[in-house]
Amino acid sequence: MDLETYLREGRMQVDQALDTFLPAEGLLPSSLHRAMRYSVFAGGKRIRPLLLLAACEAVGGGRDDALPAACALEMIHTYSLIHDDLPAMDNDDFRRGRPTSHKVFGEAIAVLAGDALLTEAFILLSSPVGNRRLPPAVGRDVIQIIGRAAGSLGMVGGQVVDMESEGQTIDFPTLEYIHTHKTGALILASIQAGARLGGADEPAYAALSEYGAAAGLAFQIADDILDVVGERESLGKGVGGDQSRGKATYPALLGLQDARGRAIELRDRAVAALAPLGGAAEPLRRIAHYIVDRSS
Ligand code: GRG
Repeated sequence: MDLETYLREGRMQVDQALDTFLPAEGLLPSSLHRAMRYSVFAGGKRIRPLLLLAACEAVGGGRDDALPAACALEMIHTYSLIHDDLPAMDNDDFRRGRPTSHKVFGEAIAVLAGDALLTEAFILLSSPVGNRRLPPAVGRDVIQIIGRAAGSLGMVGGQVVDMESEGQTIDFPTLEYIHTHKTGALILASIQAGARLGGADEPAYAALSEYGAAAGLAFQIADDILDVVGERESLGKGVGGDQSRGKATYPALLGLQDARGRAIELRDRAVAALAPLGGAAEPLRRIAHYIVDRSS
């Protein structure tokens, strides 16, 4: 398989579905719907929806049944980026190559666009239209998996510890807590939701969960490394922000070389976990490599 083609086609499919699922710009209140769409369609990599679709297909599931949940994940991810960029948090001016939501729409609309995207995600996850062919128990599990990963025991919790650790010397377990919660939790949930939607049995679910946990942490370490060595143009946002904010990162704690070594170790662990799934898991193997080697 050609990974670039796989990613491009997957992104197009996800974008088309997002366009269908998001309220139209013309619907009242139009300023809010414009802000929601502005950030969703600003050109993200769509890694979470793609992981969900790939996990679903790795266990024999169909893409159509998984697309609503894939889009819901991207909505939750986009809300987190909008809120993370706010003056009360990272106070960033650029994201995905464009001025951030609060710079364009003002702080109040940016907060509300994030709130509405989070809410829209759960409307979509629980919608009988999008999920008409799924047994209700599967739908309920997916809502639980994604809700827990996004909430105070997952992404939001990781964000809080990250904020509270700024400018402090933190130990390695705290750093791992931040990374596995702030970023890793939603990536693991993408894989677990995809596995559940695809009808994974227990061993396949466990193998995919191991993949998701390792790939999620590797993704964040790669993000830390890109903040040091990446290019502003390909990242679509400023670089060096972690260091100037006194954020705890892998390169800061381990040095660049060891941080890269840890990301590679996790990538290899993720790929090894897929052994029982055979050829159907090939896209997931290739995505694990992409996660560590990417430039944006
Ligand atoms: C505000 C509740 C709340 C949570 C914020 C995700 C997050 C938690 C903050 C984002 C800060 C950040 C840059 C984290 C590093 C990892 C990360 C999530 C990067 C952005 O995700 P990508 O690379 O972005 O998938 P695209 O734009 O490609 O979707």
